[in-house]
Amino acid sequence: MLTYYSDDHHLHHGSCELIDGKLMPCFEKPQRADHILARVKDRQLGEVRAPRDFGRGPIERVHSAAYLDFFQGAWTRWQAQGGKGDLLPYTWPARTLRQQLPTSLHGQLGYYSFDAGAPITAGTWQAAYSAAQVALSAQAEIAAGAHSAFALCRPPGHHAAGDVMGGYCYLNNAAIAAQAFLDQGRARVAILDVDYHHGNGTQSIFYERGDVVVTSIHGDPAAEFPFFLGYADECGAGAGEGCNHNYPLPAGSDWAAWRTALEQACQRIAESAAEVLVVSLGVDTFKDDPISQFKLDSPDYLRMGQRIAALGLPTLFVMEGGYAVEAIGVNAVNVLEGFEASNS
Ligand code: SP5
Ligand code: ZN
Repeated sequence: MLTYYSDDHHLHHGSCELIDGKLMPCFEKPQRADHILARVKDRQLGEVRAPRDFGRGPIERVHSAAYLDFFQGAWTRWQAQGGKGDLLPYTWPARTLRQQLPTSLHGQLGYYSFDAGAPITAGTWQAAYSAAQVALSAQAEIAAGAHSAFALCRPPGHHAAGDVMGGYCYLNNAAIAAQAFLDQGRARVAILDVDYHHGNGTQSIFYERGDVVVTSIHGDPAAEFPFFLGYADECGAGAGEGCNHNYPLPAGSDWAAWRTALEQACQRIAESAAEVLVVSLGVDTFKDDPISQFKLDSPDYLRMGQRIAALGLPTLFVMEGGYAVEAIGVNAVNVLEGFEASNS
């Protein structure tokens, strides 16, 4: 399996996030992708390639131009006003407030985000832009006939909606790739989101669409981030009615519980007539993940890859979360190796 990867992810390194009332070093850090890349090479998964540049066009199919302009220009504005440190929002247009774009930088930052978990640093735009190009390059590989490809994206993307950042995410790499498949003539795409957290951005982007079937297995949002989306009764709307499937699971869920949800999600995908699959590959379901509550162990990721392979669909793996840095390479690449073992 080919891997696409850009060193540009190093340009994004936020300093801290608020966890349990304390400012902690960001869990979403460059070493994550470095460990995955090292494991891809150790296991000789396949060639590692730099992305091509498809420009802003395919990103604008998912994100609004106004949001992208804001994101691309935010750091320069922050520097122009003498800003020190990361750019972080602190006020959001929650209920009782107007959904209206202010003129100030921090007002606009709050308007375009849903939490304080997506710091903008000097290189964040370039890192996120390159991660989207990584996803598009791996997508192009499959469009050209490959059965699978791995987009080693960082920063991750599945919490980012059309004009909202948050949860360590800025550009929705998986959604951008899924949209590219449709724009190149595929009629239906399935997304399987296995990250521990609900992919609220992906769900939101495709919620009223019948051409993308979105399935997500995650910590029950009643108890877990992102809290305000990801419940089992969210089934899609309008043309997308019946095309969104959430499988929330309780804290402490192990492989036995998780694989039951995977089986249900895979059955939905199999009956959806999707021609291609995009996997939002988060491995924060791991038992030792520092911010998560599931109990998957490293060999379980091999089984996960095997079950996904049994769908028989061309499959694009897009890296999302996973914060147990020492194990992240083994766990992520186990999914890919499990997939390949079933296809050889
Ligand atoms: C891509 C991705 O996985 N984003 C996840 C963002 C999660 N942000 C909120 C983390 C809150 C963690 N609270 C853990 C408490 C541990 N005592
Ligand atoms: Zn996650």
